[in-house]
Amino acid sequence: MEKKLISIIGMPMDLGQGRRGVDMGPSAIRYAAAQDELIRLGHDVEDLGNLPVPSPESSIIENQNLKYLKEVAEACEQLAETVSQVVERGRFPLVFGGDHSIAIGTIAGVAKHYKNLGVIWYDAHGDLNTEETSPSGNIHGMSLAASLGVGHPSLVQCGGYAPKVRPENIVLIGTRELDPGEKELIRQLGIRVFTMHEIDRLGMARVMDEAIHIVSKDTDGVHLSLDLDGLDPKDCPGVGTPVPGGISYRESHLAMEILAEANILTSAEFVEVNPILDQANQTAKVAVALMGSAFGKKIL
Ligand code: B3U
Ligand code: MN
Ligand code: MN
Repeated sequence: MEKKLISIIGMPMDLGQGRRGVDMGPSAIRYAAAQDELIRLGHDVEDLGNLPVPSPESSIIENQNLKYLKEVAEACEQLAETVSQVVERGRFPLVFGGDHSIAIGTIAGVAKHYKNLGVIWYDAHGDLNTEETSPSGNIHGMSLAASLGVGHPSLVQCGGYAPKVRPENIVLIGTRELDPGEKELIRQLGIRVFTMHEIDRLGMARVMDEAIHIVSKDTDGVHLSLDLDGLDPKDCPGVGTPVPGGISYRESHLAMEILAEANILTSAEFVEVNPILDQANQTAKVAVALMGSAFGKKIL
């Protein structure tokens, strides 16, 4: 892989879901030596540090169906601005979460610079809820819907424009838990979903080939949004909402290696690492190992 100019942005967000600790995700991923790994692979890497995110203690829940809406929306606006500046400087935005609500900001910052952005949503969940369909009111379960222009205006309009992405340019990979409203939206918009069933049936290599075909067809950029709960909880125990029967460590490496070979990524985020729920920072270490493969690390 050619040398990439990478800018790390930490987003210590835990207001998009109900469990404390995911705000320490960026620290956990840094502690697992993400920057060193990327430099070792020959890339130019700067770390822009963390953006400020309010804590739950200093915030109030005004709407149980959209918890911490104002705080999440404001933080995502800031992230969108920072990410956009990184792209303007010709660099690759690499965002460390934080819960998955931050994708609203990352994608808002990136999509501005592309006519058609492809998105790979690697996750146990669809994150396709709205305030009407969400069982929890947690915004981390709404971020892909918001990026598609579906949901509350404060989320949908992040960055001052909508939608960010088109349904035909998106793939979900590793899906195994969907709420009724999410299934409905997937059918309505015709989004391509590679559930665990497809991964088991076709194998990860074929799934990635098909996924890459979809996200790179008529697009001029591709964003990887990788939720560590897409992996099996045995490999990644440090996540807020583990779902059994997930993608394995090996399959995930293969997925990242195939992505690196295709050389299509223009931005990425690694989210939902919660060191409090983890064992010896294992989940952050997996995140960094996968980053390595995505940025060109090879066995031989
Ligand atoms: N779909 C559920 C659960 C969930 C979504 N994302 C995660 N969990 N990590 C919801 O609350 O929207
Ligand atoms: Mn998610
Ligand atoms: Mn998830």
